[in-house]
Amino acid sequence: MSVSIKSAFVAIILLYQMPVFAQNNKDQQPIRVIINDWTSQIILAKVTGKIFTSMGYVVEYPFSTTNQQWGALKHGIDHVQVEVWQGTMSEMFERMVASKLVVDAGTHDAKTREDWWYPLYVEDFCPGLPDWRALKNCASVFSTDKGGDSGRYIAGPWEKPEAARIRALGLNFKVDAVPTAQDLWVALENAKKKNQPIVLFNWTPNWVEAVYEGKFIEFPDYDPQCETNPEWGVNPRFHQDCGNPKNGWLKKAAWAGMEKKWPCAFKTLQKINFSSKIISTVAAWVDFEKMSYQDATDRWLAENPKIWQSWIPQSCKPG
Ligand code: TMO
Repeated sequence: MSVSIKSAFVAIILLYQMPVFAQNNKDQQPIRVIINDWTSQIILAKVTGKIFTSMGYVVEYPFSTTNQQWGALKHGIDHVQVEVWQGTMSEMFERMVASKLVVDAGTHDAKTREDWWYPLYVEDFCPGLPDWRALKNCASVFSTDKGGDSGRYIAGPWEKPEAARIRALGLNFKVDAVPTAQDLWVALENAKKKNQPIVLFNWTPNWVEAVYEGKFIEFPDYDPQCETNPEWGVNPRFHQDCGNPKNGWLKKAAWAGMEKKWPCAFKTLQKINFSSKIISTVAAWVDFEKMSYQDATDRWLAENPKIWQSWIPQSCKPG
């Protein structure tokens, strides 16, 4: 049987096996699980929602950018975000948790890194990579206007103080922030086809590492002081003279009222645990194999019932 037929088959069987115990949730107000704008998050948010549904909860999936999500979580408009990445979200997350209106619902096993990245062939154009200092001498190879000397760094739609870092490290680069993750992958594909130098935002775990050989730029090692103390680091006058964390955390965030309102959903959320393999696998299904988000969600649930059912505490199961 082909993989997709097989997974459809397993999905049908699973539908019949799904424990539905709606009595757990007398109040049928929907739990709102936020959908952000990168593939693994979209699928794993839906996976989380389907787990809640199997427990009898009603679930909605509001879209939010990573910036807008905090206000919605704080006010209980939305309730859950399943992939909070340290490199792009730690500052806001920590501020929210300190406010006591958003809670830390636990850390996944996956270790994360988000930073400037290039496909391996770029080293032929810029000797000395992945050391960031190599970029000082070869910014112009990343230029997009002929004869221009400043390089193009392609960023995604997740706000990072990239311009501050470029300034603090004395690099001659301009940030070109594209509106969607898909635009990053199109730019990568095009550059690769034409053997053109490119440096862009990427992260791990992701599908990219399974398909393209490449490396992150090695900026000066991250240190929290890099964001708070200008004197720290290679540039004594500026913040942001460092890279993002290399063994970053990945967390779940929840509205602080969730534990009381939906205790079993909250306990389940605390146990939900994504590995690097789960994240890169589901991302590859969509971004590389071109499966739909919904099919990828159903496939993961169908193939991994032992894993996700183990996340539902015994005391929250019927009988
Ligand atoms: C939050 N992200 C994984 C896109 O860097």
